[in-house]
Amino acid sequence: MYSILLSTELIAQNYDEAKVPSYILPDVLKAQSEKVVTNVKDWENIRRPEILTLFEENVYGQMPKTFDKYEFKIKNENKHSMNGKAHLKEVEIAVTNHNQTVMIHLVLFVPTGIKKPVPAFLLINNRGKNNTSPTRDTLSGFWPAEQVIDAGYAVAAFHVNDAAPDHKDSYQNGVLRLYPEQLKAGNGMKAIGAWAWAASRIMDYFENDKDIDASKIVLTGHSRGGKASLWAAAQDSRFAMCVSNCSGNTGAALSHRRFGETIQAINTTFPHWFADNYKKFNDNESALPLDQHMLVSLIAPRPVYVTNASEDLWADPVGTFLSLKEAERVYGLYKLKSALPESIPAINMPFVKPPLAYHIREGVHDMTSYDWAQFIKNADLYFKSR
Ligand code: GTR
Repeated sequence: MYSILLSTELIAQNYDEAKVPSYILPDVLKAQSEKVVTNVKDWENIRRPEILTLFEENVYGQMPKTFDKYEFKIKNENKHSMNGKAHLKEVEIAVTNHNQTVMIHLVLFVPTGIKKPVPAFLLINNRGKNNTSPTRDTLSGFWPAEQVIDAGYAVAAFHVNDAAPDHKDSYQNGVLRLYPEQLKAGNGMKAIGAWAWAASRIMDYFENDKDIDASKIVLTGHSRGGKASLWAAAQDSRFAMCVSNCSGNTGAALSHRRFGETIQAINTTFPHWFADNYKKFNDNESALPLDQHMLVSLIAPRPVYVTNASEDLWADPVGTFLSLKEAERVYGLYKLKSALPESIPAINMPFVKPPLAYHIREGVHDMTSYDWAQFIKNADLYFKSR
């Protein structure tokens, strides 16, 4: 990560709140016809589809929905994993299109002794595979599987490289082999779109696993994975809840603020993440017909949990919180009242209450067992109230 930061240091960046330019956010409720949406019906039929298209065209690219073949098999299992607390399943998911197959490996632990299907947390893993060890020879706060199992949830993860290697020269060697036309289109999907696509293929699997309650899946991602978790949950309403941890620029943070990482910085360092059309907004945020509060809004009325870390100004904590606050307007259409305070809460003071939850943890850019403890609390509150 530090070498990445070094390369982006070449691009001027602002960490001073006083230097945030004045900006006008696109109105999440104002349709292209200029009509302001005031009810769920108009939101779902008019404004929401418009916003989804704006994100596809300008940011994340298209999300192909069809494929020729879908198969899965349990490659390995252990019914007495974690000293008997969990049933491990390693699942190989193969999706074929145009005679090309992509293979996504799922690591899944289900609490043992369950009497009915359980809710699950699914992580889009953008860090080392050792964070999601099926043998538990390595334990990691990034994916504290034991903690999640103890709370009564199944816990699952797949690695982003299975869907699209996280590198500018090789991201094509995954899902994009199935959809080569995407590579030529200005609004074609790239790596982040491919990771989100893969999350939906895991959801397809959950719908076929009788141990899992597929109506209660919490999609979780950190940083670049948190950008993908938002986009996947916006696209695929089967995800019941979304966690976007330290997702920053083109995740939950507002781009118009140009605080910390900018669109130019992200597109320069990671040219393989977003659609080519997004590069039109390099150093040109004011031309954006959208901002990230509209991405969060696409997930309404389902709960979203967003976080920051106090030492991670690159991800713009204030701009992230403001984005969540703006999304309250759409949750309001569903008569869902958010408990968020007016301005960014103090460090280590989590606002855990669906539909919009937030905390800023003391420390660096990371996802830790402290963060997971809050996500679990939020899921408990939401699922137990239904
Ligand atoms: C950074 C990048 C961020 C974030 C982060 C990560 O270097 O600039 O947008 O995605 O990497 O994924 O850890």
